[in-house]
Amino acid sequence: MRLVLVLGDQLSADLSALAKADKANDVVVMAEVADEASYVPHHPKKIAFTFTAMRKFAAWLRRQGWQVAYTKLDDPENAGSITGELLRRAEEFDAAGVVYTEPGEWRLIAALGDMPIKTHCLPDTRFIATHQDFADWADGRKQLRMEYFYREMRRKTGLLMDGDKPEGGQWNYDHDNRRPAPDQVDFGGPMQFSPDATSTAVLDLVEARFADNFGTLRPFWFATDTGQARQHFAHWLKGGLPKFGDFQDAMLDDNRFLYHAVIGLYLNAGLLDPLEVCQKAVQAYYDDRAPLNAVEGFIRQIIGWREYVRGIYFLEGPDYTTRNALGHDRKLPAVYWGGNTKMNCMEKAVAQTRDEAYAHHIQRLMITGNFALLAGIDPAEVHEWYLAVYADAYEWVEAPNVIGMSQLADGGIIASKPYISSGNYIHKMSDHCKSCAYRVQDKTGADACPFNLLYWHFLARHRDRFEKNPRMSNMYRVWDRMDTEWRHTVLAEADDWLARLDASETV
Ligand code: FAD
Ligand code: DLZ
Ligand code: SF4
Repeated sequence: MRLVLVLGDQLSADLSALAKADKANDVVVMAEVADEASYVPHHPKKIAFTFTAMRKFAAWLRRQGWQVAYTKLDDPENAGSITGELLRRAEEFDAAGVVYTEPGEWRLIAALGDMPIKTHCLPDTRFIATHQDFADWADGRKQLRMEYFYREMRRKTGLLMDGDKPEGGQWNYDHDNRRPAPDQVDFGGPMQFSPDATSTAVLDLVEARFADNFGTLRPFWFATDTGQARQHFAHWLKGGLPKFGDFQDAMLDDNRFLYHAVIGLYLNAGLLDPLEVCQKAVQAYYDDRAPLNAVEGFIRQIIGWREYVRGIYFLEGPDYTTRNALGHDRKLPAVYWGGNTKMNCMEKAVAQTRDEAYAHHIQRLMITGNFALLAGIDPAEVHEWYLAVYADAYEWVEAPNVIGMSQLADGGIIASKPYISSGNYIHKMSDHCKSCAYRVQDKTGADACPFNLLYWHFLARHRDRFEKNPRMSNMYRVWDRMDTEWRHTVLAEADDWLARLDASETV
């Protein structure tokens, strides 16, 4: 007999390791372990979600006739790590080896590969592109543009294809998808589930063991099995999808989810299947229940961005998370852990992250990410923060988004220019500036929006790198046209503001 490892983000009935195993003889190993629960200080909701979904998946496997050796976190025999648990179980069952599906983090791939026992690693078939598909696509290209990869995935899946042409004649309807925040949101947000006996026991455990981690544990409303996740998705398809495209980039003080699907955590843990959710969204378009711009925008995020960032993570290798092309070295300020700030946009994004273990893409990219990049924060610290605080965060998807897309620390593999903006963009896409202590219109002075000061500070300090970039040279021309004294004032005020940030003043 062999052991079959199922990790906390591999909770899928069609997992390759299960497909290759023998139900009559093999033993499934699942373990809640200190190493996985603390390699970053995960949000308590993420830990509660993972453990509850693991326990329910184990119960489901047993109902299907599998023998499951499940270790709870507080089991006195718990070896504390995935490899430790496998070796303990191998001895217990006198196993000939371990079969597993490739994990989504280099850290664990290396640890499993180094075990003193026979192992068989299978590809993770829950993705549309294999590592080889991505490597073949990337081979010989000067720039790895997501848009071209996405077209390959459209062809491969046949989603929104009319023969060999894209449905509606265009591959991408993004220009229809950038409307500012609406006055009213007619979707009530994600479906919320009451805790059951399994999650209640886990919540008590997490409360006792992870009380010091950043993040609010209760109320806990996530779906924790495939049935619930499908219900949640059906609810969103009906109420959220039709306007998903229009307001994808919008942000509101009093609405944390707008029309977003809030499915990242379910897809990444294996409770939802990426192809299945895309097929359902496409069917909604063919049934006239959602417009093309919304459906195309949605599937692009999944068969495009999600597959693409995974391809980059595995193509670039284990050192990707240590890259720091811009040489940024500022410590992550306390505001990321809920410290006081006068910046309303940052306060709102961090507060919702603390409460929900969730923020949508533009909050991650253009508020917390934009701020970190403009302020020159060490990308390794930024990476660790994002990996810890979001319920959908696993390194294969988080690192390319943070190190690559958001912080440009990979030198521009994913983004051809930095995702930076002054306060003006945030003002256009949100209602945050209306109730901020800073004034978004002010470019200098005591009340000037820090994003305005830091935007020019960033451009000035990275002039050598960016001034020849055709998509940025315009901004340098604007800067150069400004009066010298004004430019000195901006840079001096930005330096002063950053010094106060470093001194832990409330700024
Ligand atoms: P929706 O907006 O409803 O989109 C639907 C789905 O599309 C998402 O659930 C996700 O699976 C996929 N998707 C959309 N954009 C991306 C993207 N850029 N990369 C990969 N998948 C995408 N996503 C994660 O799953 N885990 C992370 O740890 C993560 N970290 C991020 C960090 C930064 C700095 C940025 C800019 C983005 C990050 N993303 C991450 C991508 C994106 O922000 C989230 O997938 C999304 O906000 C999840 O919310 P949702 O399910 O409501 O998404
Ligand atoms: C995220 C997570 C947490 C918090 N805990 C566990 C755990 O105790 N046991 C487990 O098998 N998986 C856990 N996970 C998910 C893993 O961290 C994930 O499988 C790896 O990071 C690879 O993506
Ligand atoms: Fe954010 Fe500046 Fe607007 Fe305040 S004024 S909410 S700091 S963008």
